[in-house]
Amino acid sequence: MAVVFIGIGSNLGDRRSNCSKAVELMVSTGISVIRTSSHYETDPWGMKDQPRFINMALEGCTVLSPHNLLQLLKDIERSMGRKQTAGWGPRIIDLDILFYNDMIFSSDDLIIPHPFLHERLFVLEPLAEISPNKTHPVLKKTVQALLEDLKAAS
Ligand code: PH2
Ligand code: MG
Ligand code: MG
Repeated sequence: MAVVFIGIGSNLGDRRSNCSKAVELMVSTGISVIRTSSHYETDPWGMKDQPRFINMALEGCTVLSPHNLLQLLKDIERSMGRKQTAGWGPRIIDLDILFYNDMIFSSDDLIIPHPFLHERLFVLEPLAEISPNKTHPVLKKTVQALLEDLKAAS
């Protein structure tokens, strides 16, 4: 069993129910939920000219390998009607693997931990709500410390 953290985001349609629906679909397809964060309404990061997001984070456990988990998340995104998969534009649902145990892994289609998580308030705030003491295996700092660093820098 692996403990995994998933970042969830939506800025199209009924954003809150899209996030909740994604959690239900994860639960019904092989991820047991340990904790979920509240919903956060966040300003778009990167491509600024798009609707505000609802973001949240989920801690769960799964027997799926990292690549099988990635595949499952992509299948759920697709089943919810997500069309565009590249870039930072608007999306019905976005499901990103943030941490997978304390794994450090990099391939063409998957990097763990998520390479930008420490640069994004919309990831760190929900993550710090559910797991402030989780240590980033590369940066060797807790999620709470990363959040404080980012707030101090911005
Ligand atoms: N996702 C992006 C790009 N920008 N901004 C916010 N606030 N929330 C997101 O989930 C988000 C974003 C690409 O995945
Ligand atoms: Mg994303
Ligand atoms: Mg994504």
